[in-house]
Amino acid sequence: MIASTEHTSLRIAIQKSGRLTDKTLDLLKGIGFRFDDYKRNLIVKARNFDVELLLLRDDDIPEYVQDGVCDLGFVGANERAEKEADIKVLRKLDYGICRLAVAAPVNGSIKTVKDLEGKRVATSYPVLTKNYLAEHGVQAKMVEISGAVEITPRLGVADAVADLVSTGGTLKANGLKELFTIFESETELIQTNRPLDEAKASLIDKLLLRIDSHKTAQKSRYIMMNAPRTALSTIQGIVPAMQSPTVVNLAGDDENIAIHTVIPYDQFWVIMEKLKDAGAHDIVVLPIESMIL
Ligand code: PRT
Ligand code: ZN
Repeated sequence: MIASTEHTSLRIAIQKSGRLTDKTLDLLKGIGFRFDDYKRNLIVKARNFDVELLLLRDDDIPEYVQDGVCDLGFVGANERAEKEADIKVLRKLDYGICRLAVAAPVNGSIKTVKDLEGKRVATSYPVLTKNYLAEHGVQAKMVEISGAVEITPRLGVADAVADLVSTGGTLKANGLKELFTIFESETELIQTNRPLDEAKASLIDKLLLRIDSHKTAQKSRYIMMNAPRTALSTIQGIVPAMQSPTVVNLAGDDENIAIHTVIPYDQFWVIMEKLKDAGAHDIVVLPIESMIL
């Protein structure tokens, strides 16, 4: 338990230096927060909001937020779940995506969860691993390791590992085969369950609105095209616009019109192909900074 400290600014914990740091800072900058002196201090104040960042090891973030030392935190769901922190998850943010998976030597005898009975499993996530195995009626010995878990079977320290995986390259390079997933993870924005004053609560509402708008904008593109006037209804059928597209007359050209609208990025190419088939031309696509619906 960490002693809670009084702080009047909204205090947000982020990873000091690691895989989540740049993406979290990009997100905060993307929603309009400006920071001075980043990386020289452990506490960094925002220039334009009553917000400060506390730079921590990711392992410590759930507890700092739970105990109210920080009001919010950006941290992997893996750390939040491992620490069993009493916090609320405000948003799931789709970066830092990975899975906690069990892996064992490629040509060894461990192939299924049941084969782990009585075996030694090296992991930095003993709580998640043990709970998962217990749910499957398996008891194994947890060998708690804080880094380089993947080399433990070769060193004879463990029979299998439960480690974070994203591409799977590290396991492969160490002669390990991924067997099954214990936990799927992504970065989360978490909030303390401690009561917050009105000013902080309203700042959090603003922050969430900005994050949601930023997320929607990142998943969308603004599209402008010219098309024959006669193709308008076909094009309207193709573009699942959030509202009616803007249709503009072209000077000195009665046959063609300009159409502006927003499309979901994940359907970008399919929509583009259909638009071209429908007769659209001079298509311009632009990223969107923010979108408040
Ligand atoms: O110093 P601090 O304690 O803050 O940092 P850390 O070293 O504990 O964590 P860091 O920076 O490595 O990771 C921070 C968070 O990023 C994790 O808690 C996860 O939420 C998330 N994340 C996403 C990952 C990975 N992907 C990941 N691939 N964390 C670690 N890895 C490691 C994994 O442990 C293994 O060593 O990458 C290797 C596997 O990667 P692949 O691509 O070879 O499968
Ligand atoms: Zn860590």
